[in-house]
Amino acid sequence: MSLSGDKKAEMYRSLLLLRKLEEKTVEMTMAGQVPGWLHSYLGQEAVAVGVVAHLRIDDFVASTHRGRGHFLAKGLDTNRMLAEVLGRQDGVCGGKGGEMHMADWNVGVIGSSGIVGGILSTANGVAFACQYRETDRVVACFFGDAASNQGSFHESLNLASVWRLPILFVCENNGYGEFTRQQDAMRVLDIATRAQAYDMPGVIVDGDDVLAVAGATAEAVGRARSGEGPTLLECKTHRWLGHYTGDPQDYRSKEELEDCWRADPIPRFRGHLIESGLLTEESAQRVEVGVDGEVAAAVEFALNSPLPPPEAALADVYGNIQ
Ligand SMILES: Cc1ncc(C[n+]2csc(CCOP(=O)(O)OP(=O)(O)O)c2C)c(N)n1
Ligand SMILES: [Mg+2]
Repeated sequence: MSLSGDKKAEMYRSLLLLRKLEEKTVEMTMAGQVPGWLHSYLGQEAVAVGVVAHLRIDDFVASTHRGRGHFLAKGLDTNRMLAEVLGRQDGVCGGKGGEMHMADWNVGVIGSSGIVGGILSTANGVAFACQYRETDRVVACFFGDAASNQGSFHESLNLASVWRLPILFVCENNGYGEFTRQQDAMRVLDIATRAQAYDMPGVIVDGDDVLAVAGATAEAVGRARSGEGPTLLECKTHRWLGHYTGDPQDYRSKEELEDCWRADPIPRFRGHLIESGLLTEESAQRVEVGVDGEVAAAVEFALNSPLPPPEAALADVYGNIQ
């Protein structure tokens, strides 16, 4: 499944949108405009955009505390996402989910879980529903390196393999679980090797190379759609900021952070597009202006949305079970 020039241009715009909206959201958090803190996705954008490139609108994504990039790439409305982060009434979950808990089934965003590793079993359930209803829809479930040490990771991979569920387990290995380096918490650093224990393909990919992520995803999606079951895709990537916005990262050296920035997926992809004639300096400029406009409109929309009224607290607590 190769990517057309138009699709690559769309991916470039999506990368820029994730980056610029995230930079703005971090800025607003530091200015005290966001209740609570924020788990920034800066630096990891190529994973979200590369995986979603091969998903259809009726496929699903599920994620974690660091999930806004996945949801935006899948098609969550920019305005309603930012309003949700700000806890406003027009947020995608009425302002009651905040930065960590968003869902919009209209665009295949199942939701996220702040319980590390918790989302894998939920995503398995949705994948089972896709299979049981005899659809060819698939689920991409994102999680971190530290989540792969949780029991739910192992239970979910086992069950998905036994039932050949249409799911991609996408591990974003950014080398950290909160403030702990991966090598201080695990002996085997290649998480993809764990796939062997569950008899499914385990693939390692450069998570800062959007085309490499997309290429590996195409294969995994093909297997899932045709009933061949799950894949574990490990994307090695870099977390630029702290675990959350209040974390000064004084446990990381200057050199390590410089390595992170050198791995920036956006200039790499831009270079590829320019070399292959799909982008010029002028068209790149036009994309930037368009994305800047979308971010500015989202800020205005979110700030103008009111806080939810007190009586909204009890709405949507229970489903309408007839
Ligand atoms: C079950 C559980 N244990 C601990 C925590 C606290 N916690 C929140 S995020 C996190 C680290 C997650 O690291 P990783 O899975 O690598 O994802 P990343 O933050 O790097 O994206 C921890 C330990 C939690 N939310 N849930
Ligand atoms: Mg991590």
